[in-house]
Amino acid sequence: MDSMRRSSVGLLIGLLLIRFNWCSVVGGEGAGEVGVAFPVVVSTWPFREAVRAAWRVVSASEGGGSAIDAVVAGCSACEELRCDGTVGPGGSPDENGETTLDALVMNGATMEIGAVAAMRYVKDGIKAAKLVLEHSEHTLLVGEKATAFAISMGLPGPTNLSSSASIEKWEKWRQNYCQPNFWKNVVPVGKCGPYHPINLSSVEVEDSVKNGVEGSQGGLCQGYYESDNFLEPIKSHLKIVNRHNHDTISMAVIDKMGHIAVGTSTNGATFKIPGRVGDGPIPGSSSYGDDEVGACGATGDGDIMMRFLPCYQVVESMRQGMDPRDAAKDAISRIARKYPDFIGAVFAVNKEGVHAGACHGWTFQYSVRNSSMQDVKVITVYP
Ligand code: SD4
Repeated sequence: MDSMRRSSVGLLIGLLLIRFNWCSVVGGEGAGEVGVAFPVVVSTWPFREAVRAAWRVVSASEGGGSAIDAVVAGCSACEELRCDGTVGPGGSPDENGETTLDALVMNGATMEIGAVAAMRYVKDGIKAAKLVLEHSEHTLLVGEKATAFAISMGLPGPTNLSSSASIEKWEKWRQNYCQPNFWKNVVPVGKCGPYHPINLSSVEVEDSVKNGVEGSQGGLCQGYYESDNFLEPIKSHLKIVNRHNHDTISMAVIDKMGHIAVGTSTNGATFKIPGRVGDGPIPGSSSYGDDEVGACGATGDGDIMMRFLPCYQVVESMRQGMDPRDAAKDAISRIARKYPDFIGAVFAVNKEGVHAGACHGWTFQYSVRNSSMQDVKVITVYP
């Protein structure tokens, strides 16, 4: 009887979670381990090779490599493998068909950070971020100036970051009238822009938009006019974020000394407006870590997530005494309350190596390796 009652309660909670688009916050196997022997590597998604690469560095005999070196090795592995086409070169073309990189690395002992944003023509995002950290007083370099810095410090380039796959994807998108895209409250002049702002204060805004669109595009966007909500393509932030066009590697490493480092590398969002910087290089958004507390890594719709600095939130919540599970859930729920349709996830790991994940709008997986494991474990956080 008791077990029936328990399972009905479980079912009810499950239905409520599904109803509210929530991932249940589980750490899965391995979550809740206390006093895990260091080192520890945690990464977003089932990026096993990246975690193994970090593990090789941080677990090496003779003391092991530093947390920073392990993070850079792990994220570099993903860049080389082009994990899911969303890390490193060859993925996520912008509106011009170009791939650019965002990356960050942070030393949780000193709180030093190096990052590059919208970096062109250099394929080694995380290494460029490390160069900023180690050889400048700055935190973040952007665009072609980041490129020039990285090349001047010895990274290979300039290199074309496009691939045949990214160009093919971009050509199909052009053929589809550049839909979907990230513009809102605009009128496209041609089938793929340029776009002009609409005056939102006008009470006749919908009519003017309709006329503008019809006038400027003729029959080109017929499919869109026929939809119930003809304004949708030009008025709202379209849902072009999903598991396969929008993944990031965010990684946390605790080395044998208990020092923490975090890093993130991504080629951002597919069909982004050129110049867009995502959450990847934003400290406290994509990742954050402090030796005194623990670390966090994030993935998802960076345009929204960076407004909340979810990883800063996770670490600060843990500092205040929350366990990783509650801290992760809290950071995600703060975003979900304002943006119920956003897609994203975080993992949290405290300085003892206890880890957990939370997500919203998609099923999330994160990977863990510590010295009690034979290999990488992938933990699924179910919706
Ligand atoms: C961004 N957060 O640029 C990154 C991309 C991503 O999973 O996929 N995150 O918005």
